[in-house]
Amino acid sequence: MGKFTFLGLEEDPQRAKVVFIPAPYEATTSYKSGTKEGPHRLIEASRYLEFYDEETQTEVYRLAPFLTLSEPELPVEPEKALKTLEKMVEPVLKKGLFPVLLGGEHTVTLALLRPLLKRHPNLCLLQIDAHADLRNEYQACSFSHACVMRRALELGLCDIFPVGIRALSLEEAQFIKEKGLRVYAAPEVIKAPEAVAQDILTRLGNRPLYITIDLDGLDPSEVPGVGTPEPGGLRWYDLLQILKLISKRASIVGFDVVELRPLPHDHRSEFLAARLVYKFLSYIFCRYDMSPLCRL
Ligand SMILES: [Mn+2]
Repeated sequence: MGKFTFLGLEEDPQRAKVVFIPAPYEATTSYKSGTKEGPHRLIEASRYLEFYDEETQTEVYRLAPFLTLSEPELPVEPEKALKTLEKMVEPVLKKGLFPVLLGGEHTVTLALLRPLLKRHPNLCLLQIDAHADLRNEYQACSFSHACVMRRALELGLCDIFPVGIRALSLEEAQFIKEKGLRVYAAPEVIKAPEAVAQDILTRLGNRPLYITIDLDGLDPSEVPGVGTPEPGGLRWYDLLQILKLISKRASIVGFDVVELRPLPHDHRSEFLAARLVYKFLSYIFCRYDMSPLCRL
């Protein structure tokens, strides 16, 4: 048996440009549990993907070879778990490699965001999510998945672009108003994904960008396997359109895909998650001319 790698490829660490960091963390999940299995099942599903991407007409792993790190044992205490993950992230960033964090619950975003912010003080964040995740505290835990964007803002993030939001608390609504945050709610995004992407690019300017993709930002009909499925989400092509436009112009320094909760007898969620990761990497690393046949 070979190593457990993304796409099932044989990897050469010396040549790697993209590094997958599994973050099987689950401690503060509020509704349905199972996100701990997320990274493993995503990587497993990736082994059934086509290597060829029909839009970019490339096999991105040839241009940007992959390295899949082994799953760490993560302590339950959030701050300790984040420290463990940061220790995995640091050498990746030191070598100038492109990090892709695979969750696990949304809390893990901070493990990549914090070291990236040290290197890019003017870092901005694009958040694909059904939830604002701006609570100060949730179920007596300040590192809950429901608080992750609040913590991210406190780190000194330059700007945040929440996209696909359709569920938030009164406290969060007031916080958004107070801070004057621009939230791209799901109905607006579904109506005009392209306009939303353009608006974000204008606001971003030439600052570096980190992207966190909570899979519940998508519609539960596309991804039923998430902790908290909210109706009325983005469709597959809405999300691709946004990521494609952003990838063409922004300088992206890393991304994560989180909150995958694999279901028994239904594999579409992990397969979509794997496809999304591969697709997004194709957009980022292939400055391409799209085939007219495949143009979305
Ligand atoms: Mn969410």
